[in-house]
Amino acid sequence: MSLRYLTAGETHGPQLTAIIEGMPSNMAVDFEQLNFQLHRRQKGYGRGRRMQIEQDTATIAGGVRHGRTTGAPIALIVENNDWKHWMKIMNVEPIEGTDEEKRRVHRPRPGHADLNGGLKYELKDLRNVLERSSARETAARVACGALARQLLAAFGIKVAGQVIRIGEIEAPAHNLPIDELIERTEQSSVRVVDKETEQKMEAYIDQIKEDGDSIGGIVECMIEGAPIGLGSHVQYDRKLDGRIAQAVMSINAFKGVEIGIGFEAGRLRGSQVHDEIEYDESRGFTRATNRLGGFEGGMTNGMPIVVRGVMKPIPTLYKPLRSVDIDTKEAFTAQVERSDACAVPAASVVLENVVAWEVAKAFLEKFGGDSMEEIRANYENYLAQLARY
Ligand code: EPS
Repeated sequence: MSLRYLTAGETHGPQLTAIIEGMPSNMAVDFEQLNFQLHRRQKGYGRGRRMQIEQDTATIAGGVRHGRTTGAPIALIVENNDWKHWMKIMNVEPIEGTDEEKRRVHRPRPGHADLNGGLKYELKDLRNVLERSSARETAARVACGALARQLLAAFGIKVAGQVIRIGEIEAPAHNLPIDELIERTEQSSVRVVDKETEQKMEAYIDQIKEDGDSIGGIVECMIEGAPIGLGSHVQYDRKLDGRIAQAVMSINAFKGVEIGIGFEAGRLRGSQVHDEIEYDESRGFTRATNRLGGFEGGMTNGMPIVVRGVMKPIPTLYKPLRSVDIDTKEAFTAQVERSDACAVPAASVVLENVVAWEVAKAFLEKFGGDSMEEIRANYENYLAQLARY
C-alpha cells in the first residue's frame, strides 16, 4: 500500500486532523522533532496576530505505541487555540442569531477561494469556503511531512529549505554544505543564510506592512542523500519530479514550481543545461554539476533534489481591493481583516515538508516493506546492486 494522507478541519474549528496510511512499523518517532517542524512553520518575520494565539503541537491519537510506529494508520491532531473565540460561530449544531453573530461572509475577497467555492458548492455563507481554504491547513501537512522526514533521516536523507526572494529583495547565491545551510537558515527571521539580506528583507516587509499591502516570494527545498532511481520514466504518474510539482502547486498561494534551474533552461543552450556524467570509485556514477536539480527521466539521479516554488502575496489586504457582494451584486471594497503581510518564511518550511513527503512516498514504493527492518534489507540489497553494476 502506498503512503498517503488526508487532512480535515477548519482554521477556526477545534482542530486539524490528519490520518496517515502506509507508514511502516518499528519507526522510532521523535516527538520533539515533530513539534519542532510545527514551531518552525509558525515563525518568520511578517506573520500576523493569529500566530501569537497559536502554539502548535501535534497529538498522536493512533498508530504509535511506546515511541514506535505499529504499521497501523497514524492519527495526528493539531488543536486550534483560537477555537475558544469561535465556538459559537463554528458550532457543528445549528445556531440562532443574525448574520453578524454568525459572522456570515457575503463579500468574497479577490485572490481567495471564496467566490469560486461559494458558487461551486452553492454556499451563501462564504465562511464555509474560507474556513477550509485557509493556509492553516498547512500545519497538518507539516505534521505529516515531519514524520516522512524522520523516515528519510533513518536512511541518511537530509532536508533543508531557504528563502530565495521576498518581493524585490533576492538572497545572493551560495554553495553552503547542507548542514550549514540548515544551521544558518534556522537562525534567520526570514530563513536566509546571511544577515545583510535578512535586514533588507525585514525592512522591506515593514514597508509593505506600513503600506497596508502584502508580499510573496520564492522558496527552495533541497534534499540530499536520496538514492538513484526514486520515481520512474515508464509512466507519467510515476515521474517523481511531476509528483513533486503537483504537491508544491497544492500549497496555498503557490503559483509556480521549478526543478533545478527550472525556467532558466528555456534561455540556455543544451550544453549549458545538461549535467555531464562522471564516475568515481567511492561514489559511483555522479554528475559534474546539478542544473537539473537531481532529476533525469522523472527519476532521481543521486544528486541533491532542488525544488523551488513561488508564493503569491497573501490576498487578505489592509489595503482593500474591489469586489462584488453576493447578496446585492453591488460593488464594494473589502473591509480590513487580520492578516500576515508576508508568510514566505513559513512557506519555506511547508515546502520542505511537502517535498519530503513525496520523496518518502517514492522511497517506500521502491523499497516497500511493512517494517523498517524489511525496508532496510531491501535498501541495502539495492545499494549492493548499484555497486555491482
Ligand atoms: C490565513 C489567515 C490568517 C493566518 C492563517 C492563514 O488566519 P486568521 O484568518 O485566523 O487571521 O494566520 O494562517 C494560520 C492560521 C496558520 O496557522 O498558518 C488564510 O486566510 O489563509
